[in-house]
Amino acid sequence: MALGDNPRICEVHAHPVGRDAIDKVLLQMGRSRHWVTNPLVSSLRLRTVARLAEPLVGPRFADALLELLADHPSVVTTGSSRTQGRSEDPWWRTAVFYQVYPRSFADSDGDGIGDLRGIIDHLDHLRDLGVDCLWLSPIFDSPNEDAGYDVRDYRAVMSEMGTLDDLDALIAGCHERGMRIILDLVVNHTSHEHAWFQAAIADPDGPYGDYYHLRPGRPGEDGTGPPPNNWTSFFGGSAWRWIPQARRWALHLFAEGQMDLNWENPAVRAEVADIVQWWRSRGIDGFRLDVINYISKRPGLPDGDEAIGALIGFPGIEHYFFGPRLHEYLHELRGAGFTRDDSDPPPTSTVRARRDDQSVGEPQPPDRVGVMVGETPGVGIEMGRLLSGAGREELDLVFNFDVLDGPGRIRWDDYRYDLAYLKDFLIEQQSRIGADDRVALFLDNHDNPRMLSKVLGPRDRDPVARSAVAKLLATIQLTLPGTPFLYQGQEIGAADQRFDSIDQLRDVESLNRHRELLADGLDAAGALAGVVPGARDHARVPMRWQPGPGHGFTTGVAWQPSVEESSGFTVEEQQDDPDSVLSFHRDLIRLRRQHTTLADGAVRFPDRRSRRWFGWVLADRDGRDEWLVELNLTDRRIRRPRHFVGRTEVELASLAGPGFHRPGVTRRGPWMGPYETVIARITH
Ligand code: TEU
Repeated sequence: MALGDNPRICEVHAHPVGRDAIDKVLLQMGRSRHWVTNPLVSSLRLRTVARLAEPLVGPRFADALLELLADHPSVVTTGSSRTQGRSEDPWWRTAVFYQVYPRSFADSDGDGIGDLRGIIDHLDHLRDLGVDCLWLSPIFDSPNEDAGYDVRDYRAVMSEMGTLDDLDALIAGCHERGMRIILDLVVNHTSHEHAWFQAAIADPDGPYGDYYHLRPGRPGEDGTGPPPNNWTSFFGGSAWRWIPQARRWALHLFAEGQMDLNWENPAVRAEVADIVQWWRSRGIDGFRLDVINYISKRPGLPDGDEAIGALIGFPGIEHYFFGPRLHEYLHELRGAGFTRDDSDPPPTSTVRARRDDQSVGEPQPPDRVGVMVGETPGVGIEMGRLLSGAGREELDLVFNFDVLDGPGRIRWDDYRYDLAYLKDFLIEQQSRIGADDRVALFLDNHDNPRMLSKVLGPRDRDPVARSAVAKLLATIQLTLPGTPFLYQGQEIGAADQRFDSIDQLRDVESLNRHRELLADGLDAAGALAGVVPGARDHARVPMRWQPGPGHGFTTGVAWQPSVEESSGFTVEEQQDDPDSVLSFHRDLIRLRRQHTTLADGAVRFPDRRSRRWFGWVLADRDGRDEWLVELNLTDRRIRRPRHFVGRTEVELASLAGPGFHRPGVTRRGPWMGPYETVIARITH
């Protein structure tokens, strides 16, 4: 259905991309998304509303939006991948993923940098936790301008992390324990030290010149003139860098050394498919695809709209965050890279089956399609469905980043995250995805401060509140329908750091931002305060394995020296404590393995409106196995809503001590303790 030049708001809203765009603007403004479904508003014409909102959205908003809508399907038609029955279910539907940040996980050789042997040494920890699949942040050879997200060689391991042999041993070590392993595929850009880029700038008119976005300066220019367009880098300044040797501008949406690949070039796409196949044959089970929604840029790379740039913070973004050929590229990569041909030689190793008693069985036949997990910043719920809906054959799962910050907030703001927003967001997401769709559920990663600390603020050092919130967040990730991605440290309640000097930060994004804030005239304290709340280093500090110097992470000097000292929040201290955050994760994962309803049941949400209580009922297909999960979203005791279910039997609860729910209890009392979590079976 063509929308014409001036559709009504309701027509824009009926388009998946239109709906997400409207939601995004409202979220940014801190407005309710229901504002737009008001009949008065929804019958207005887009250009009328855009004119009224012009001070905020600028004069070209309607044109830019219509251009974006025209690039994508106007309805989400997702086929069902499950119509043939449960045997068709892909393994990742009910898997628990665990993200390892290798630099900070475990250092086996004392150089202060985590490495592959260190991961191998801790595989039993992950198996005991119940992890089904590891995702490793980048380990490929890299000059590390952006901690490995700038790849120099896609077929070699970063020397400080080990060798290809170590990686083979790690793959085998995972598979032997019944766990899969995926890597990070960073192919929106390469390092400027990659051989392709070096060849491109040595001969911009040669075969590699077209691998990147290289643009000549205007006649007589030497790079001092304006760059080819007004796009800016996520890490500050223009997205263009002048390469004197080539007399060309080169596009970099991230750091200066992260050069954007030109996906319009079929040779680039073939190279990427080849890399994927190469790793698949080595036993890698799939990839998380870094900023994969940025790969298709609007031809001609036109200027971004200034007002949209100001609204979203990044001029140019509307021309690449959901580009015209994105669906085509992903579908092609799925076929050419991720899908096995029957004639392909078998991978070096495959995962062993894991039995209910945790023992392992025979190696499984290779997966036909390696899992594709998309990192998709800026993509809303409907766009996510266009990318990963069942039967779309693009991505399998996507991360929706709207979960991370409340209305009108961005990562750099110093504020307390409201769990009631999380509830709203999750219910909205759950109710809009198709019955066979699956979303990735994540709250922490290597790019964000810890959710636990955003919720608790300075109270994150109070061990009681800290444990309770860690368990509450785990319950959300592990029992709402979706595929959980735990990030290292979540299983022990890791919290943010108390950075008090810029010298403690290592991340290029923070250091660039700090320099810009100083240049803008802020004093040292102001610039630091503008960086610390959102600093990515918070989640990148070494894993705390045990108390004491080095925390069992290293015998040397850790590359990121700021590890908090509070006691009780290391693996060793929590290992044998039945009430610890670690035990809770382990118990909950075991429970969801035993009762598939918890991992893959149908959900309904009673009492959606409560700002204090969040609960859901999970039921299996014939409604015989039913579970109730309830959370107290507040730091006070609350009265639970009037009993809406009959008898229950508590299976897992988060608070220790008299007066709280414990497993085996059949009657849930009227009260819930601060941040309490209760998982109960409904016995009718
Ligand atoms: O992140 C992409 C991204 O958009 C953000 O999450 C990013 O951390 C930052 O907020 C941009 O302002 C991915 C990786 O996860 C990140 O570590 C890399 O730095 C980035 O891509 C570039 O490869």
